[in-house]
Amino acid sequence: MPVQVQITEGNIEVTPSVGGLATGMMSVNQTFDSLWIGWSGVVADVNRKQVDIALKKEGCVDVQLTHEDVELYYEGFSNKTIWPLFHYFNQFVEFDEEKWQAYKRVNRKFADVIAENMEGVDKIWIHDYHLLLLPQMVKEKFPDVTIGFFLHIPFPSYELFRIIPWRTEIINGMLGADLLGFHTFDYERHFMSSVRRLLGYDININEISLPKRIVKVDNFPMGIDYDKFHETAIESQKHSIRDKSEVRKELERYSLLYPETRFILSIDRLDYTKGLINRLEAFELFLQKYPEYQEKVILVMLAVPSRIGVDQYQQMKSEVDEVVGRINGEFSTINRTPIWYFFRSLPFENLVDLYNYCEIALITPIRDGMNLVAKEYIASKTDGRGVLILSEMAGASKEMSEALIINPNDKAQIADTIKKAIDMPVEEQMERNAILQERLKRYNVGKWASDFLNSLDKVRLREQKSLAKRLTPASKNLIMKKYCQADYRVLFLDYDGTLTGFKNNPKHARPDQELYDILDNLSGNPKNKVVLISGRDKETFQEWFGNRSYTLIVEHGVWLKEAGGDWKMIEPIDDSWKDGIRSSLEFYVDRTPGSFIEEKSFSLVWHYRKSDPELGLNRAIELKDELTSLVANMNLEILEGNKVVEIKNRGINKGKAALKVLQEKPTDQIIAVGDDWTDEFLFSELPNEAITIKVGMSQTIAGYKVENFEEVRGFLKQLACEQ
Ligand code: ADQ
Repeated sequence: MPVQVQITEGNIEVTPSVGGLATGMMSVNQTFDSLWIGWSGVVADVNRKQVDIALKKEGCVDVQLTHEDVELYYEGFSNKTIWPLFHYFNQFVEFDEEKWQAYKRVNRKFADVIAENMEGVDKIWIHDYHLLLLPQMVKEKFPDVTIGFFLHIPFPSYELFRIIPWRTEIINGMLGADLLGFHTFDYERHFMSSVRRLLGYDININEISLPKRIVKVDNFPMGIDYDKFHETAIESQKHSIRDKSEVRKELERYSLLYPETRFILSIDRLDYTKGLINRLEAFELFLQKYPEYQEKVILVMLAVPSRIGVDQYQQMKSEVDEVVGRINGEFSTINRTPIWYFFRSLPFENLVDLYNYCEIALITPIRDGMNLVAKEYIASKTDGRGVLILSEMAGASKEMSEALIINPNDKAQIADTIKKAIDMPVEEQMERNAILQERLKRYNVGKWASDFLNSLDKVRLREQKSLAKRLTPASKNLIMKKYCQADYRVLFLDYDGTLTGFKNNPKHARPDQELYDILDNLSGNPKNKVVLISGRDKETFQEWFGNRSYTLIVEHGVWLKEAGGDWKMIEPIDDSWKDGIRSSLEFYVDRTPGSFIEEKSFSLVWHYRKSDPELGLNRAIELKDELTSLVANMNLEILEGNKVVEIKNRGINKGKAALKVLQEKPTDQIIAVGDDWTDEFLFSELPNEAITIKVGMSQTIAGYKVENFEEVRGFLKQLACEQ
C-alpha cells in the first residue's frame, strides 16, 4: 500500500510508504480517481473499523488477512514457492498443497474486495507475484473491465517454470489480464514461451490469441522518482552535519581522520536473491588481491530486515553475520574495520545522503527483477561523480550499460572491477553518469506508469473495436432477413478451423455426420450454392466431398469442381519447380522432429503443428528466409498459414477463385467464412456488400467475428432452417 499503518497503544497512525512501487503509483493515484486495494499489514484483532476509516481517507481499502493467511499465503506460497522459483533458487522451492490452497483462497479474497468496490470502475491494475491468479478471477466476473498486470520480479525460463505442479493454473490466471507487463524483454519472452508450450495458443509478435480475446504482452522497465532523489540530495547537502544520520556522521568523521579512504556502498533488503554473500566474498578477495587498499577501502553494507518469518531469511541473516565477522576478523586493525554492517531500514533523507556520499555502489544480485537501488544511487549524485558496479542479473543492467557490469558469480571479476572503479578517472565517471542520469530522468516512474496505462487504453480501444465485430444475435437476424429475401446466394466456406477443429495430423480432421448434415441441408436448397474453399489437396476433398452437391475449390484456388462435374484447373499453371524446392524442405523435416511435407499438385507445404512450438516457429522463420532468396526469380510465393509454410505459384488465391465462381450468375447474397489469413484474400476480393465472417479473435478485414467452428456450425444450422 502507499501508506503504512502503525498501531501503538490503541492509536492508529498512517504514514506514507517509501520505496519504488509506492512512490511510483502515488503519481498515478493523483492523476486518476482511483482506489488502492491491498493488504495493510494489520492482522491483529484490533479495531478494524478504525483501520478502515483511516485507510479510506488515503484512498485505500484493506483486504483482511488472518494469521493463517499470512503464514500460508504470504510467507508460504508467495515467498516459499513463487519467489524462489521465479528467481531460479529452485533448491528453496516448496510444493505444498495447503499453501497453494491458501494462495487461491487469498487471491479470491482480493477478487471479492474488488467486486465490492466495482462501481464506476473501468480499469484495474494488478501488481506482482502475490496475485497471479487474480486477473482471471476478476475477468470471469467482470468481462468488460480492462485489466492490466505487472510482474515486478523475473519470469523464469520455461524449463524452470514447468516444474511447478500448478503451472497451468498460474499461466491461465495471468492471462485473465488484457495487458501483461514485465521489466525486461527476457522475462516477456520466457512468459511467451511458457504460454506456447503449456497452452499452445498462437502468438503474433507480442499478442496472444486466446479463444475469446487477445492478450497483449510488453516490457515496461520501471523507473524511479528521479527528481525526488536528486532534489533531496541537493537539499541534504545544505544541512549541517549535526542533522545527518549517525552512519553519515561516522563516515564524515572517518574521512577527516583518513582522507584517502574510499567508501563502497551496498544496500538491499536482506534476501538470498540479492547476492550478499558473494558480494562479501568478492570484497574479501579484493582485499587479498590488492593489499595496498586494505586500509583505504570500507564497505558500508546496509541490509533491510525482510520476511523474517521465512526460514531461509533467518539462516541468511546468520550467514551474513558470520561472513562479515570473519572478514572483519581477518582484516581489521586497531583503528580500522573494513566492513561496516547495519541491519536496519533508514529514513528516506538519510538513504539519499548515503547514496550521495559514497564513491562506489556495489550491487550484485544473483537475480533481481529490476533493482531500484542502482537507479536511486545514480539519481542521488549531484556532482556527477560516483561509480556503479551492477550485476548483469538485475533487470536494471539492461538499461544501465554505462555502469560497470559484472557477473555476480565471478568473484575475481568483481574484485578487479572494484579496483577499476577506484581507479576510474573523474571525467570518465562524469561522462558515464551524465548518460545514465539523462535516461533515468526521462524514463522516470511517472513515465513508466503512464506508458503502461496508455498501452492499457489502446488495448481497451482495440478490444472495443473487436467486440463491435462480434456476430451478435441482432446482426444474425439482419443477415437472416436478407438471406430470406435473396433468390440466389453463394456461401464460401473454408474447411480447417472454420467448419472443423484442427488436428495434429490434417488427415484426421475428417468431416463428421453433423457437418455433412448441415452442408447437405444448405446445398439442398436450390437457392443456395455452397462452395467449400480450402488449401487442402484435391485427392482429400475428392474422397470426403467428391459425391456431394457442393462446389469445391482446393489448393487455395488452383482446382475447381462443380457438383457432379470433374476437377478443372482455374488457370493453367506449371509445377516443374517442385523438385528443387522439395529437397530444401526435406532438409527442414530432418532437423525439425514432428514436421512433415504435404505435397499438392501445385504447392508444397511444410507442416510443423506437431513439432516443439518454439523450434517449429524458429525453423519456419529460417525456412521463409531461405525460400525468399531461392524463389526470388521464380513465379512463386510463400504463404504462412496456421503452423504451416506453403510454397505455391504466384497469383493464385482464394479471392481470385471466388470471383471466378461469382462470374457465372448474378448473386443476391454472398456469405464467406474463414479463419486463416489466407481467407483474408477471399474477404478482400469479394464485393463490399458480401457478409464476411472471421473465426477467431485475431485482426481481420472481415465484417464480423465468431469465436470458433462450433459457432459457425450453429449459424449455418440456423441458415439451413430458412428457405
Ligand atoms: P525489491 O526486491 O524490494 O523490489 P529494489 O528494487 O532494489 O528491490 O527496491 C528496494 C527499495 O527499498 C528501494 O526503493 C530502496 O530505496 C529501499 N531501501 C533499500 N534499502 C533501504 C534501507 N536501508 N532503508 C530504507 N529503504 C531502503 C522488487 C523486485 C525488484 C524491483 C522492484 C520494483 O525484487 O527487482 O526492482 O520490486 O519493481
